[in-house]
Amino acid sequence: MLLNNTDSRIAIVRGDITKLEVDAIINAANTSLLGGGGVDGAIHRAAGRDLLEECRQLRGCATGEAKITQGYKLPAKWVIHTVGPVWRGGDNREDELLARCYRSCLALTEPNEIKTIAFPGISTGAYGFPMERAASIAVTEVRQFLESNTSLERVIFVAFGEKAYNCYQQALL
Ligand code: AR6
Repeated sequence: MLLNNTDSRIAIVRGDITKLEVDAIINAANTSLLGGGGVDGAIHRAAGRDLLEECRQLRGCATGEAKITQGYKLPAKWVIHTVGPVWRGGDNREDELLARCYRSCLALTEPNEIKTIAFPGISTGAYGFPMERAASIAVTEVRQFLESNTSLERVIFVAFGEKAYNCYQQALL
């Protein structure tokens, strides 16, 4: 299948990312990759202890980069762990680093034959990145990637709440 129409491959879904039956879900992790709260905690709980074991072998991850593991007990085959920037007012390369997270995750799709992927709002919880601004960066990066990529069939933005849903909708206008 040859895909080119970018926005028809993007969807917004409300709810819990750990329940999604996609090839890969993205984890908003920290540099240790050893688990935490928020979506990271939910993913580790749902995947089971084997995920933590594999994460230990990875020896961490730098902000803006991404590493892939299996999904274990999750419906998703893969978990792509990325580390978003901590929001420190907006003048500390936060936008650039968040954009890099999306690019790093997307770059792992083709080599791993990932056709469907779901993103949480990286950095928009504990790390404090404003949701509206983050949604706009997420949409820009995904659109740009899909324009030149023909293997990724579906990208889902997972909105954990009404506000996030509205922000993605606005960003996709
Ligand atoms: N499904 C989808 N989205 C979720 C879920 C879920 N189950 N749970 C939370 N969210 P956060 P960060 C949303 O704090 O800001 C962790 O402790 C949430 O509403 O999980 O990147 C890590 O270990 C928010 O919009 O990640 C790091 O230390 C978004 O996911 C730190 O938090 C991200 O919120 C990373 O902070």
